[in-house]
Amino acid sequence: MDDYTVLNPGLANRLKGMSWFARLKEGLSKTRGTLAKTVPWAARPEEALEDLEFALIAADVGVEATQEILEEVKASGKANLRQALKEALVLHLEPDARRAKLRKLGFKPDARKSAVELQGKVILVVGVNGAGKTTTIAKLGQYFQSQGKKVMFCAGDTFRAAGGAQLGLWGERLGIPVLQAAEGADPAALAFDAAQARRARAFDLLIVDTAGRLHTKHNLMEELSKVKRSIGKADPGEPAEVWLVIDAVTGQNGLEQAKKFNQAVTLTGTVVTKLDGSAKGGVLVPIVRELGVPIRFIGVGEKAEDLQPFDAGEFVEALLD
Ligand SMILES: Nc1nc2c(ncn2[C@@H]2O[C@H](COP(=O)(O)OP(=O)(O)OP(=O)(O)O)[C@@H](O)[C@H]2O)c(=O)[nH]1
Ligand SMILES: [Mg+2]
Repeated sequence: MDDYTVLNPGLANRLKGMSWFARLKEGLSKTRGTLAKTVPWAARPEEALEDLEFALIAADVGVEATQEILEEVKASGKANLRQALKEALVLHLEPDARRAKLRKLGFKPDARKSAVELQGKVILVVGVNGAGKTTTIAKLGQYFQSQGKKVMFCAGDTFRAAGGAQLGLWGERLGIPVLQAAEGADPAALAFDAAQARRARAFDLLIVDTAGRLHTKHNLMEELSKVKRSIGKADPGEPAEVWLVIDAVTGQNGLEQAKKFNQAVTLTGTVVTKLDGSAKGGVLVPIVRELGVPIRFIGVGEKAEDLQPFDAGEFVEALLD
């Protein structure tokens, strides 16, 4: 299937041949602007610390991480500020200590590949309203399909009729079966049926959508735990993956939400969307720090190929290039 024609036929020609790195760079241009405004790249690292602090805070890297990064830049002994910052940032974006160590030693781990190594066969996707869950699921479906996996969707947003219909439409376009229920149906019962259907039909992957919800609504967070439990009843050990979709535009404000979701359903990964619309892409640092789970994919636009597996080295390279 042609990536370009499925999600946005109109842009097909302009984008053909544009590499992911170029898209990523373009998508990060607002955050790059935030940094470029303040950081005197030509200065020696120890002379630039104050400006660097200001820039990192402005990019939503967070106070604690900023202090540590400044220390690391200072201690690196590097004469090149950009290089020192790149190295410090990568280590903060890499929660996997083993991979971080390999990077330090100069070995290039295949981070993008390991970002998509799934622990099981069901991914539950959660997040606040409008974060990008449903479109992310469509993109993930297309991604894993392109990796040769047989994918199913569960339209678990039964809160709005349009929620189920939206995923149903993606499924039709992508040739991915979608389990849907009537508006107002119990999402836990639907997720149970979907998990059972995946097993019965021996599909490689089931991705379960959920209705957007505010982290402060206790009953809705409880409903989410119930969805998770009922998947486990239909298919013990699943969902092995629970991913939170976070909109980068919300910056650090999204962190409180993220922690509440983590408490309710124990996340195994995050997907950060809309980096193209945010000048605060530094928020990836506190996201990794506070949740302690890896970023699996990042989104820099609305097209299918704008969502790709996350690699800290590549991200930092695109950000500070
Ligand atoms: N610019 C940009 N837009 C995005 C990105 N990811 C998603 N969107 C857009 O964000 C909007 C909301 O996406 P949805 O997938 O409907 O969000 P949702 O989380 O499912 O929303 P609810 O189901 O209402 O909670 C859509 O217009 C998407 O195209 C991204 O990386 N960049
Ligand atoms: Mg949705």
